[in-house]
Amino acid sequence: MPLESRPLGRGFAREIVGLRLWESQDEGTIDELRALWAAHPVLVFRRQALSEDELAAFSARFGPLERTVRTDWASPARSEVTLISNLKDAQANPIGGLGDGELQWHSDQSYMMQPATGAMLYALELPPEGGRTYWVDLAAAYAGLPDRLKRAIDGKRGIFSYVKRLAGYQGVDRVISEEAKRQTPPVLHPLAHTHPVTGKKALYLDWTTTIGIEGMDEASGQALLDEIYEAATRPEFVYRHDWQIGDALLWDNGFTMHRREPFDPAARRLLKRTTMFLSCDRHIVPEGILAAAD
Ligand SMILES: O=C(O)CCC(=O)C(=O)O
Repeated sequence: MPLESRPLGRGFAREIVGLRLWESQDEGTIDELRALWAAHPVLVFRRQALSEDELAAFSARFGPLERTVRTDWASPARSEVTLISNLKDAQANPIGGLGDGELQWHSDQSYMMQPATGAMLYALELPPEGGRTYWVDLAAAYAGLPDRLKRAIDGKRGIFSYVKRLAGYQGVDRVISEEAKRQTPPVLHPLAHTHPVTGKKALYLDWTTTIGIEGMDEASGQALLDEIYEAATRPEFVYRHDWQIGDALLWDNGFTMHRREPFDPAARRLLKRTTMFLSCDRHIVPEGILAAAD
């Protein structure tokens, strides 16, 4: 029986109805999800009850799971599961990453040479207010760009740096190991890609890591990026997710960015995240190169 699904928000996000992700899914169901995912970069599954192993098992159907450079945010029980939380342990150390502050528009791991572009977030504890997450459809955003801006970024590569991302974090999230530093030199990625399934062009952006454009001086590169970000994040391209406990949300970082509202630091919030290396046969997967040293 075909999957039941319905549009959410303005339509680029879609809710998949009735799937129990803790059960093993047959290949036909996964194929249907892959087809839906190509057209709808955000898929939402409500009312889930998943162990870390079940979350990892479902995510891994779409590609090998990543262990991110943020080993300090990994679940002690399952290293491919990242804890996104403001909760602290008995020694007052954060149990995971990303705290309670605002997170600006970003695409996970854009600072890596070969980013794991698939991601899944599963909500276990939520604050009564705030902490909503927004996704922007960068294929629709590309289509909506004036021709002048399309021409301006044609063939151009952005410079993506984790150092910029870190500067926007709070507290200990800013601190990374020497090994993580070694793994995250600035990289270059094309600013536009073509989706291998839909044939649609899409922007590849991350406001929290882009520090310039290859071959352009700093001021003109920044000015062009500012214009692109403003045009790309217009409300008509955005889906706002109002989290419910038990939501599992699968998204494709290859043609979206997301951002999060801050929330009351005294409230509890816990989500678990996996990231997956998706295949370039079915997804936009930026192939980065090292940025030249200054
Ligand atoms: O906490 C959230 O809702 C979003 C987390 C996030 O931005 C991420 O996992 O990259």
